[in-house]
Amino acid sequence: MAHGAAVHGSKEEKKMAEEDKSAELLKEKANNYFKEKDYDNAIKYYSEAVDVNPSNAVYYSNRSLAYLRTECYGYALADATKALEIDKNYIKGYYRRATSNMALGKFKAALKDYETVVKVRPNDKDAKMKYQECNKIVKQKAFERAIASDETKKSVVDSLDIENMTIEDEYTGPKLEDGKVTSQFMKDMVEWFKDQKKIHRKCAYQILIEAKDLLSKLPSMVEITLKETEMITICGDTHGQFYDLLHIFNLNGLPSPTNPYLFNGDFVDRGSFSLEVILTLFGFKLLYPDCFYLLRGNHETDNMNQMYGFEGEVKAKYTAQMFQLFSEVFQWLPLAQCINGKVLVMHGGLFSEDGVTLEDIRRIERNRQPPDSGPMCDLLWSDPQPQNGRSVSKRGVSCQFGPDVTERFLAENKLDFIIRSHEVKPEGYEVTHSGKCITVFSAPNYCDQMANKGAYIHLRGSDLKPEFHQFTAVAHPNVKPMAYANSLMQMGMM
Ligand SMILES: [Mn+2]
Repeated sequence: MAHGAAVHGSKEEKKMAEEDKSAELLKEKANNYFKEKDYDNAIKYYSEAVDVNPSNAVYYSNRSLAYLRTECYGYALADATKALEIDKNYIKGYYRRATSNMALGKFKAALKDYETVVKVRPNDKDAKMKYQECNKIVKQKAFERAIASDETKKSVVDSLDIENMTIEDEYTGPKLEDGKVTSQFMKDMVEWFKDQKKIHRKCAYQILIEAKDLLSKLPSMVEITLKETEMITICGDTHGQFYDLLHIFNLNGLPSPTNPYLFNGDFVDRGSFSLEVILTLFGFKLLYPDCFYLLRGNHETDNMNQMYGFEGEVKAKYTAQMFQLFSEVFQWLPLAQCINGKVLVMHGGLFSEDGVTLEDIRRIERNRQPPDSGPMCDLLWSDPQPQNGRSVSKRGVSCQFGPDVTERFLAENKLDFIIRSHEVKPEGYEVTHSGKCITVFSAPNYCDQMANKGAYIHLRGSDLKPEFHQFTAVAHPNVKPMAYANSLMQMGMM
């Protein structure tokens, strides 16, 4: 009888066992792709495993980590949450969810999950350490908010006595001339940086103070006109990859009045030469204010800099006070640039709602950390999607917008197309929305692991037709990406 019952029940059981097995095989396949850092394929096969067996927390948790690696923090958060719904004792799920929330700047939510882990595993030293680290950030944020609301925030500039800052005789590096950036200074500074040397803190402060002064006078949407014979080079994310930035200048020429550039945000974080990148870019902005342009990215913000390395890098190479000044300068970076009234450039993309006009962009008060929603947030954070309409962002911030959204925005504002950055692309660029939405990304082999090409765009005044140029990564000194990132971020990504 017992035998018969087993046979009777086995059809269902057998089917389930087979499904379990095939889901496990898909997971193995995904794990292998993950090990090879092919996260897109890893996500694909974890998703197939989830389709076959939707009740295994591990599949969601693993996919969550793959989403974390591809910066899809919204999806990562959703998967971690799902894993915990299935198994609330699944410790990894709490870590994944905490990391996703950290990446999104939601430190209090992250703290709650670390707290849970510590409760369940009171003897786990690693969990305790992460809890304490996260708690430190939450307290620091609360403190910062408290001072921020205390009258108007004072500028670091007011507490610096630049005139009386002395440059010691031992320093043999480049110096500004009468407080001004010259082309000789730029050449010398680039060479100095190439040798992994630091410029004197006085020089760094001088650049920052001048940059703040210059950027604060610009509108939130910069408007330029290229003459028939003129051309501009547009670059996407550089993310602290200083040696790749120099490679762009080698290939395409140094910035000059006859060789204008626009760098479309995300200059810092991840790459461990962010200071070198940003001081070089600010230096050129000061040298050629009318033909060298910079726009803000979502990484020119305090939350991102705290997690992804720039704050740590400035503190390691200089001081916390200097980071504060960087933060002030970043807040003055313009948010968009319109070329010949026809091409609009921004870091992220278009808006969560229809009807936003160029006049609305001009009127944005940008001197602040970006809010969680609204036009300023969208310009820095949104992404295009292939299907019409809008959907929830894979990143967990702003939205994704479809070709119809782009079409309507362009028509209402009499524009031809948009150029944006913000997403790594295998070819360094991507043309979508029937040619009306172009992505350009200039950090090749992003984070030393994505194997992507970098690209830049030439745009001529005569026809405004984008011409793409691709390049591959060059070697850099042995300092790994994320070397200065917050320890929670580094470990969370393991
Ligand atoms: Mn970005």
